[in-house]
Amino acid sequence: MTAEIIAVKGRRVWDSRGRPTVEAEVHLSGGACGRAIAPAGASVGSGEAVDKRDGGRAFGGYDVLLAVAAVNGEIAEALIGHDARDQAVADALMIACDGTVDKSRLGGNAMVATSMAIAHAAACAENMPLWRYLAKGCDEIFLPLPEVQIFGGGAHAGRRVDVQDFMVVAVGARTYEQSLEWTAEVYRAAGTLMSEAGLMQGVADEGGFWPAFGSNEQALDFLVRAIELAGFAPGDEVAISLDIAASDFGRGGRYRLAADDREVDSDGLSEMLLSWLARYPIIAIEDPLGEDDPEAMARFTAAAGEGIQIVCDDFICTSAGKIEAAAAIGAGNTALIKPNQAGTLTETKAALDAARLAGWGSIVSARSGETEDVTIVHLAVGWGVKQLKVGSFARSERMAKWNEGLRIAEALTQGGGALPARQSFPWGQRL
Ligand code: 2PG
Ligand code: MG
Repeated sequence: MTAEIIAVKGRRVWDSRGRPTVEAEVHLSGGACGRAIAPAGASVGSGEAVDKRDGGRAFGGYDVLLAVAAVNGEIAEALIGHDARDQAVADALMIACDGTVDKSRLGGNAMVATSMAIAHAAACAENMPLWRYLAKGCDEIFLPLPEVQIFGGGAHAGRRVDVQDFMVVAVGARTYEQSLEWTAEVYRAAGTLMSEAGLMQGVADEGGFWPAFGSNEQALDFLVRAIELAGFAPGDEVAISLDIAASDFGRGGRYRLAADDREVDSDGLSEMLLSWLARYPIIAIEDPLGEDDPEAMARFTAAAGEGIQIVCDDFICTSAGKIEAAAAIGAGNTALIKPNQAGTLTETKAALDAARLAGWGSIVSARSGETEDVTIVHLAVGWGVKQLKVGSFARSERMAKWNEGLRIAEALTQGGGALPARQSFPWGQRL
């Protein structure tokens, strides 16, 4: 089937926070078509591709009519006539057309939606789902291990607690499906415990419970109890992963822990987190220090030791260059990979390749503002990324992704849909 881009269409749709976002649709000469929607973050790193928002009064300034116009206008003009299967060329054309370092002229939202739609269209032209198209030539295809939020905090829950994501990882599960089953039981158990304790205040931005905890540690205690109540061994079967998102409550090496009513410096925050690592079954910790605190991040990575994933998000913003710089000083050992931080799939893949070259692990991640779009699941499987972070185990913008993984697992049933062998996981080693 021929795969020349003949039309690119943008439209305004709505995300899980009720904000406008950009959907792009790409049509090819042979009749194939691909569609994708840009997500949006709440805790946004300063190095991210910038979303184009209209400003003004409508929808709090979050409207995207200008970004949609960019897709329908300049982006379409730049892309029409090019082969969708050459993703790198298509992305380079958009980057050149935008002409800014941070993609602010056309908009990171306009560009990432288009970039992902091109990939879907190219896969469609080859009669394949995107994951299989991207995995062409790979010997082994894995389902990623889910990292699932149970309690939301930070910018996702009115700063009720400082830590942004209290997550679980079903490290003992044998299959993707089983990891979801175990997570569902822990999520239910956590809800029961919180209701009984009178601490339930609904759900946060990503579907995790909105907690009324009095301290950050209380959330950790409840998480361990929830794992136990669900019938699992904390650590061995179901472990804890945290996104501290420290840039949201600290600058210049000073951090204000409002839930604990304490202000600490970089060493104080590191000590507190190291004591959590010693006392709780934590296997991964994301953005433990602020994005402007790289030396402290390097010290923390060294102090935490080999067995812990130190995940960089705001710190590296899915940038190959930033990952290389962080790896050079030993700040972190795992990259969070978010396509809309980079702005195009080519740059996202370059960040993943830089992480691999540095010996880092990687986790493909959704944003707090999401939609029914499931592209990230295809990227994780197709690019062989062994972990996936999507938010909680509730609300359809999250479940759409987990459920897409089940469909892919079914398609792979001949290959088992199995997770990589238990021993190959990073607790003690790196992915
Ligand atoms: C993060 C993400 C997802 P946001 O910080 O990792 O939890 O949040 O999309 O708000 O940046
Ligand atoms: Mg994060």
